[in-house]
Amino acid sequence: MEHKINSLKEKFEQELEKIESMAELESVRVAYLGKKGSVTDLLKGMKELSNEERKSFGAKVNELKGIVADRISVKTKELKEKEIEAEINRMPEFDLSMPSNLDRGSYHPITLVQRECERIFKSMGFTVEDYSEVVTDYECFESLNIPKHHPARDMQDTYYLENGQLLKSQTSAAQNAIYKKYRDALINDGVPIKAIFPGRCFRNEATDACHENTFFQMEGVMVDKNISISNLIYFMKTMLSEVFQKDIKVRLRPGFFPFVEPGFELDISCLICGGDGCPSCKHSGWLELCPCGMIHPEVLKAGGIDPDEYTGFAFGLGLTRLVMMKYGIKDIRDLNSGSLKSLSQFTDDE
Ligand code: FA5
Repeated sequence: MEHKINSLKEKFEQELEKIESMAELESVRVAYLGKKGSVTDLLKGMKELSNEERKSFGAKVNELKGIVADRISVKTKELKEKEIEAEINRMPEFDLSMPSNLDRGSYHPITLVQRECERIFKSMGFTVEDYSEVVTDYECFESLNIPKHHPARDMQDTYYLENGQLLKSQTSAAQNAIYKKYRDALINDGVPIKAIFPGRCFRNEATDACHENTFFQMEGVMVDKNISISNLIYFMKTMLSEVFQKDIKVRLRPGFFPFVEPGFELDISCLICGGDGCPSCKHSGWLELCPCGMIHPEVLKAGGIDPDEYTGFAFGLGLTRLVMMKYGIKDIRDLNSGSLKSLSQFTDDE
């Protein structure tokens, strides 16, 4: 009996040696370990043996079974590695002469206009700040003179996380941090705070041609001694004439925001309909573009700045709407559509 086991083992080793494919390996596996395989047959033949013989023979057949299974799994690994290597060798060589710009991507129009605004403000001495999209209630509301249960919160319903944080509904959420970042330089060295901070905002509201639930704003603040509304108007006018490269009809009207006093709405005449009224401007001929005002004393105080000594202005430019006006995009939702065909037409040569 033992002789049977040894010669089966020898035969298996010889067959395994010659195997070159997974299919061959599978048929050898079936031939030895399958229901009707040689090793299984040995086990079946044990019923003719005495109890004593059965015990030692059984152990040896099981040992053989283990060896065959192990060898097959090692061979499987070897064959798979060979297959991968062959696949790699079949791949075409990397073609260095291939042009790299075949499927060149393009900048999103919002990125283009944001960069343009950044360039304009940098040239006027503003720093460009980056800020988180997930903020605290304090940053987005409390530090901006909007305590809990203040009705102004109703205008900016947003998305709350389980930990109490929220997706910022306005770039004004960064104001407090910016004041704290630069107040020492302002107070000790007399360096004015001049910063812009573009960013994505979120609002839980119905969408239409001029409202999205995800859109971009660009906040700007300037704080120093003797800053007045004239400074605010100067910077707004400069920015708009540079962005549009032509005269734009604007109007300034009173607007209420708890973090500015006085506050204004800066509207521009709709460039889609020329001011006649269309869905993009809610048929009014005007588009709310850049609310602004003089920073409220409470907001300066929360930022560690003495409002009796310093004043400042703040504005919250609707960057996405500015893009619509600049490129004549009638529906704001097209900007988030992901349609490469329509978005790529604005690419410049950057
Ligand atoms: C604000 O968000 C204030 N934080 C702006 C501000 C900053 C005022 C500093 C004073 C001082 P408002 O909710 O109006 O304000 O939004 C500002 C601009 O963002 C709007 O004029 C509009 O251009 C744009 N905007 C607001 N909501 C949407 C929306 N759902 N979709 C697209 N653009 C929007």
